[in-house]
Amino acid sequence: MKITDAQVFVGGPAKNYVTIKIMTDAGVYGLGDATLNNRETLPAAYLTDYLISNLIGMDPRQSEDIWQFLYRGAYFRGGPIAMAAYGAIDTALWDIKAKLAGMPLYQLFGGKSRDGALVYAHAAGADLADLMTSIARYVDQGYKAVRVQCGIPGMPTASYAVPETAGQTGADFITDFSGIRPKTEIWDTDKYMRFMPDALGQIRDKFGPDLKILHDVHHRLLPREAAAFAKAVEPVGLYWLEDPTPAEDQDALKLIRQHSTTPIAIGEVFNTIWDCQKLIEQELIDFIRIAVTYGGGITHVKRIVDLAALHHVRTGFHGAPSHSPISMAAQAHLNAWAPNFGIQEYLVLGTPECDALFPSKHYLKDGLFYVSDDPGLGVDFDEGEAAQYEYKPGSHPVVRLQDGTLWNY
Ligand code: GCO
Ligand code: MG
Repeated sequence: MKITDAQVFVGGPAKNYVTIKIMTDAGVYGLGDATLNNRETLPAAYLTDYLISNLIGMDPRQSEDIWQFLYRGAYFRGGPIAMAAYGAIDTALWDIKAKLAGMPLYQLFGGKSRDGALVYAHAAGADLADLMTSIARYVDQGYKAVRVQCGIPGMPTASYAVPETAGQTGADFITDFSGIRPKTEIWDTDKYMRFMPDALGQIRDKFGPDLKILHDVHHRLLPREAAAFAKAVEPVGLYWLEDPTPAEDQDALKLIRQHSTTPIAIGEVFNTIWDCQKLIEQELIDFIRIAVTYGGGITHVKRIVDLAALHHVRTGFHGAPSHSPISMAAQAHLNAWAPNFGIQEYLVLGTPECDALFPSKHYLKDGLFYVSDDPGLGVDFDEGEAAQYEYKPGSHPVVRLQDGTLWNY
């Protein structure tokens, strides 16, 4: 059996999804997602300019050897662009394998460990009252876990994932497609530190003990500040505190651990098991956030899940709306299987346009995600629909302190 061809599509409704379709001489095809938010053309070019011509003629069933060929075979390894390209190929090969077996993908991992997988939604408010309304909306829809992001009084601009004015949806839902030059957000750590712990306490008081509350610091704090924050929010009983510091300095996490028992989630910008290894083995985190999309696909991420299981670290895969339903499906199959599953970030992409482009039977009900029993990933890709979309240049904002110092987005 051989790979005969592969094609890459860039575009989608409100996003630039990068989709690969790998064809075989057995008439079965596989789908993969190489979307790297705001850098989408780069993994697409890696696939079309370098990788696809190597794939042709390979046996698609040898997904392990092909993964090793892609990763070890490249002298300059790793990084989000390459890992997104490898991840898309790997996901497509698992899709083919499961279709050949006539089974949903989770069966190939060892079957289901649960029916519905817990997900969390994104609530955001321009101020605390607005955030409370946003949380209540999700609770009313049956969500059991909600990430909460709030506008900070006196902050010169709205910050990460927070709308400018009350009544809007969270800012990170909407990619800025006004061009590749970023907007600037202004950040003030002192204002955040004074306001946010108490706001989280008020959310807990209002919604009671059962709601799982998550909060994303988005890499904004210094290690000492993060330790103080994690300690201050201990009475809130957060489900997790995400990215308290940038993870380049992984020893910084020790300070947070020494001062608090607040669960820590990190890894949405990681690309390899080696990025995760120290945090997992030293048990400095509670949830690993890597994604199938830019974590090298199913082969590599499954290895990380197994390593994490040895150290009481549970999964909390990245699921921002930048991932297409293809990698979200790959994660849904891993979530159905993983003995150390924790939670899945999930933002309903389910616009009619998105459903038309990526038809599937996966569904969300009462805050749980149910995986399709169709063979393979259980997601298709409608090329006729895809023809109407083209690449739109966009950018993440950059962050500066009030004196102009560049900070972490
Ligand atoms: C999250 C993330 C995202 C990122 C986005 C960047 O927790 O979902 O922090 O919101 O900002 O994925 O492209
Ligand atoms: Mg995050």
